[in-house]
Amino acid sequence: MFKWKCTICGYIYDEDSGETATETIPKTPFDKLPKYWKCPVCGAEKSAFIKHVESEIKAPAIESTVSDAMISELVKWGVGVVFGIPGTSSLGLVEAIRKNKDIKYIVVRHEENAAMAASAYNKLTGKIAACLTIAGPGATNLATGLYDAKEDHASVISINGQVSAQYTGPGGIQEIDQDAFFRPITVYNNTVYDKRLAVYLLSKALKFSTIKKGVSQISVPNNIQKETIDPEICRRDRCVKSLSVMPSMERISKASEIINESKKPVIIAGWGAYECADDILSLAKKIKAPVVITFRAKGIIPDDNEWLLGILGSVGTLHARKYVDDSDLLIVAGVGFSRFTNVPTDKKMVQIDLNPLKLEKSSEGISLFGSCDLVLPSLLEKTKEKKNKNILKDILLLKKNWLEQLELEADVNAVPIRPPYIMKILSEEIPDDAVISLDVGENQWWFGRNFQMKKQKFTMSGYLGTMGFGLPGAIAAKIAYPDKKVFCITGDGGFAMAMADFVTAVKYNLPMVVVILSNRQLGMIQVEQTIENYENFGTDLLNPDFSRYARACGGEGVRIEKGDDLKDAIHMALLSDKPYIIDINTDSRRF
Ligand SMILES: Cc1ncc(C[n+]2csc(CCOP(=O)(O)OP(=O)(O)O)c2C)c(N)n1
Ligand SMILES: [Mg+2]
Repeated sequence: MFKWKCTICGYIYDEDSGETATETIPKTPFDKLPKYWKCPVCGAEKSAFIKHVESEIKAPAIESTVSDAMISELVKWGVGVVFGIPGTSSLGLVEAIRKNKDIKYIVVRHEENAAMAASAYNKLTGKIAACLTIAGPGATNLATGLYDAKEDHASVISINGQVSAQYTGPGGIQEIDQDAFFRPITVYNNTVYDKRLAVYLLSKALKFSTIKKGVSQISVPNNIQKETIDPEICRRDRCVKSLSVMPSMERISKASEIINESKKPVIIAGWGAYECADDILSLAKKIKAPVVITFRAKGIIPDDNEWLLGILGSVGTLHARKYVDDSDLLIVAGVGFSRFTNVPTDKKMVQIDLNPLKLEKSSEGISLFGSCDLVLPSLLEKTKEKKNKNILKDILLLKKNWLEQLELEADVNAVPIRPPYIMKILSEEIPDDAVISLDVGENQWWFGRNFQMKKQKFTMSGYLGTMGFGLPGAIAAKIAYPDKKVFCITGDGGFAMAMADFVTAVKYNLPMVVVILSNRQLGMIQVEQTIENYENFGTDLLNPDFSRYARACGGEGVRIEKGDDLKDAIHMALLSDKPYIIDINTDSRRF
């Protein structure tokens, strides 16, 4: 019996063992293979094969399992942390993580938090993030967190165990059709049934997640995880280094002409322009255009910047809306057009987006298919300077009035403590370079409207609006930025959804400040019931004492009843080297 090597991809056909992928039984000589037989790895014809003499077969350079090869491939792509929970069907993969010194496994208490943390990790850092769980319930528990990543275009890879391949078929314990389950969530989705393709499929998944900015999923059956392989002979896919796109200079010139002709332009910056604050401000100064931002882009430019009007949309300012309505041109950079932002589409627009599906929101003006970091500087170069002596004075006055209004709302003596006061104190006390993870609900509404952002980084669940995002987001933030102060701002409902993982923050020594706006209500729903003239029903919450819960977990916590005590509590929490809960007695009333 001989071995035959594919000269295209290096695959070796062993006459002794045959080839399951092509249903070739053991002991089939190469020349007895049918004419149409092709290399199962690269599809090369039989003629591409040469006889492989025994002495040429080198022993694998390193004795490596499929899991080892996959995890080291993950590391090569820059993944240094994986969130998840181990189990029977992922033992091989987990062992490979244990052995690899360049990757950490953060074991959480609920898989949803693993996926949510991975989503937040990518949203904060831009780096591809990973989670790893078991077949069946571990995989299904990921769904909401992965959906969050899908909706916010976060690059996340989910690697999951699967039951041993030979048991495949309905009815196996913890066996579900993971390919089918993940299909609606993923941009790439596959199961490794051939060990030689494991690294290849993984690299493809990583490539798809990176380029399509979404979730990819790879299931690895238990038995395949343990098989040995020489990683050197594994095929792998590669990914382009930059995804920046530049439209033609002709279109840039046309856009510049439109800008030059406008009398009252306004710039709207969204998440897609997050890294382009300097370019946006330079353009604003040159063409005398005030800047408004979407909620997701809060913090792109500090709130006290002279050109920034504030957020446009339901948590935004009246003057941001007024400037937009009165404008004769909107320069819209990387904006998702959610109904909460409500960008008018009947205005002339110069619209920039890297996703062509988002373009052509207005029938007037021009769409530029490109990346904000390339398009904005070239627009800046081509546009002419405009004059408007009063604009900064006008903006200053409007903002002064707005800040006075926020100050009036922030009553230190109110009992229970009111959210505007909480946001005022948080604005003053959260350090400039902190990272903030926000939950969903009234706590989020007040943060969007009243919190004055400096240079902090911030993340939230944008399009899925997922309660329970705050805490896993903060865990991801502290892992990504260990030297920064991390804050989680959350409601009593949202925190309770994720609270099992407060102990994870304690376990991994991730000091953070968790600020809970305890209003004993699913506050936002109560507000919505009022607005829509429904009776209030089903929104009241019975809470544990969250500060005692923090201590029971090995962290620290304090319950705050009086406005005056809040500042000191934040100071104490910032000094602590443990995860710290500040449980604030507040209410769900808006005004
Ligand atoms: C997973 C999930 N379930 C339900 C909702 C619907 N929802 C939106 S806000 C909200 C109330 C949030 O309550 P809480 O966390 O206490 O925050 P609050 O509004 O009181 O500040 C609910 C139930 C949601 N967005 N996400
Ligand atoms: Mg609440």
